[in-house]
Amino acid sequence: ALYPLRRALISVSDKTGLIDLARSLASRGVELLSTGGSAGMLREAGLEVTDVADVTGFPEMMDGRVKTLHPKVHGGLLALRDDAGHVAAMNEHDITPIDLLIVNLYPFEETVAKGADYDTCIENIDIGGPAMIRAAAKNHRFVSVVTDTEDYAALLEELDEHDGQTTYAFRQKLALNAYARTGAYDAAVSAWMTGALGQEAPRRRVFGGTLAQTLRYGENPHQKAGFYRDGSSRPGVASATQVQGKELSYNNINDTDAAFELVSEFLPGNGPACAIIKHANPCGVARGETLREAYMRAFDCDRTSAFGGIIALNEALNAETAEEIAQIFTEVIIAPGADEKAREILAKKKNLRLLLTDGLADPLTAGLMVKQVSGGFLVQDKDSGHIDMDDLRVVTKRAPSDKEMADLLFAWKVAKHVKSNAIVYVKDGATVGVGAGQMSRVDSCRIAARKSHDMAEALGLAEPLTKGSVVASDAFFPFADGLLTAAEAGATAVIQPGGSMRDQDVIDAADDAGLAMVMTRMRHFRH
Ligand code: 93A
Repeated sequence: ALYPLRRALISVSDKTGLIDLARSLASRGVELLSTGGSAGMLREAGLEVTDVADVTGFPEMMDGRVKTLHPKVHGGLLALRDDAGHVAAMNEHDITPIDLLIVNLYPFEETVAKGADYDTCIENIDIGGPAMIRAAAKNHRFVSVVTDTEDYAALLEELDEHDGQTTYAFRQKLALNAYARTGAYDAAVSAWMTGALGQEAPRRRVFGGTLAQTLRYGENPHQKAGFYRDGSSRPGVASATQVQGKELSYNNINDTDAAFELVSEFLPGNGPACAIIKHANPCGVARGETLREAYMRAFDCDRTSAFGGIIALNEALNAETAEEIAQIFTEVIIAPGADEKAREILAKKKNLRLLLTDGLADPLTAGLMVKQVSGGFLVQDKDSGHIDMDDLRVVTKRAPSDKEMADLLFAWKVAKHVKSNAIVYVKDGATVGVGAGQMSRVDSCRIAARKSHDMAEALGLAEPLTKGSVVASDAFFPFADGLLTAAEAGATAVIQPGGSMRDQDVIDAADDAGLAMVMTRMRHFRH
């Protein structure tokens, strides 16, 4: 049923678009009620407003903690207009119906994101707002509730279309959004407190987010999908600005995230770096004297897989690198900036998506990872584990040379971002073979070596690229076979966590083959 709007209550923290909306409502003869700050702003704009305090007969008190929590407000929102008992109660207690609620909440999420102290975060928990939103949403048979400034236009359109009234279907849609809003709000409060108190496994856990983009489909065309932001300001795919190209797909977003998180391991102060991702795994990662060189060296690890890949850079894209990248088909480039010339070059590639971030993502910051399983989900800390030189233990007769050590640390960083079982061969600051996602470690060793061999052949090199490389393994070698495969491929040094029952066999095999090996005592499984 259509339902006319006679009275609206406006109480908003984000005052964007407020005046225009209120003017439109007033011009349609809607009476406006409002709370302190919102009422002040409306009055200043010359609109006629009734203070909620005049309706309740109570002033706003306790620093605004109690403004709208009153039966005159909640009765007006909740009363069933077609129920004789409810109508009698309204008459008896002098309650007037409120037909439209415009509320957006205290900016709790933004306050947390700014790194505010505990008490400030607490003060930014809105109580009256969510109470009204939930009340209005429950009574959507009669009441319209708007919780996002972005929905103002849709509300006015609806009123235009239906002669100042809203349809039931419209109010239902508003109501479901409203409950998602209060749900996400409390989720944010609970997640913040869980973190602030260092609680590891709270008995209940909720997550919330806001739709950033409806996706054409999910991993496959028959799967529906959407992309939601959780409000974090971490540089990355969710907060990046897309400056050109088609809409990102589900797989693009997943791969772009993997690419950017990986390249962020390489601080720009230590020189340019590039990571190329395919199907969530790196198919080439390299440093270079220049950004262009870093890209080309990453590309040379596995040119076949790099086709249609996702490229992440640790510094602003420049023209010569853009020129090089434009030679082949690339889905996405993500970088902390791009100069004018580079953007001009890429602009010719209409489909290529270019995403610009505000700096790199700090790999050490804490975060949560959630993975769904049938009937529930798993939650764990983000893998922000890292090692320093002091954490490494040389276990072989021969210690790695300085050059080997630099490559070992590079390989270890990359291995953390490769799906297990992960094996990464590196030479001179560039991956030369990546073995990912195999069920046995020795297979990852073999696949990486074979791909490297094929690549050398394609490049017309006399020797396989793994000759004189180092190798990283994300978890211990359960047997010596994987290590021997790496030695056969020409690796001279190994980095791995250690901790296997047969560590000694593996160390003996390394010594026999003349390899240097270090153990990290930290594992980087990734699935
Ligand atoms: O502190 S509150 O939880 N107590 C309330 O009773 C209350 N009623 C509305 N905060 C309350 N609000 C919030 O005030 C609204 O959700 C809105 O975010 C804000 C608007 O305040 P003002 O109009 O004074 O700027």
